[in-house]
Amino acid sequence: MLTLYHAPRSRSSRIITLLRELDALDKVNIVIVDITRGDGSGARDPKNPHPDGKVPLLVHDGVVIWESIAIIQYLTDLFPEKKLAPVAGDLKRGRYLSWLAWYAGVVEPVLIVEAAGISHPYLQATFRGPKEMAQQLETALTASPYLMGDEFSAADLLLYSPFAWFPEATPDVPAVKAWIERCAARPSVQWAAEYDAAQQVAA
Ligand SMILES: N[C@@H](CCC(=O)N[C@@H](CS)C(=O)NCC(=O)O)C(=O)O
Repeated sequence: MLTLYHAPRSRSSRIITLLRELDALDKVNIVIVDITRGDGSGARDPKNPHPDGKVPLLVHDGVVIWESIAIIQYLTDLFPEKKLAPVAGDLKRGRYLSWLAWYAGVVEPVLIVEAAGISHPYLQATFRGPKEMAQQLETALTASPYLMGDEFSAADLLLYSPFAWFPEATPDVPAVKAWIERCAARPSVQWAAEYDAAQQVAA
């Protein structure tokens, strides 16, 4: 039994999009929860078992899986048929895992630090900055339409998402902008937006 704790229009919307891409929505029980939002609205929901009251959270037969990267990896392993991630043993998996880890370990910190207007040599030494992040994306997306080559993968779904939420953070690089548009045009993205809008009306 799989349960996803989801708050509309949040980081867990990526997991709704992923489940749609994996054609696995009917295999997951989705529980809509409240969260504390950046604008101060909302509140921690007592029915959400996430250790910090956050989303996304996936529970599989009582085992709690938190952090978007872990959930994405877990679900693409569980539903490999749609080929949204290279399976273990495929040489391409190393590159794929690197994109996921780079997102959590570098991209989110770089974007948050930049948005907060903070600068410190330790931050630059540890994460580098927006210039290096943009360079990395440009190199990959000039060589191929998606991060893993010719095919869309869960790495694209994850890595394009902050630029969809915060267009002002988008690197001014044509290949990166075209990739964001390609990812945003996927039917799963539109479907997840409509799903979230319906949940908010119902709430
Ligand atoms: N690194 C976590 C971040 C999760 C996160 O911050 N989620 C936000 C929603 S976008 C949240 O639940 N915020 C509620 C809170 O901070 O209490 C992940 O990617 O899973």
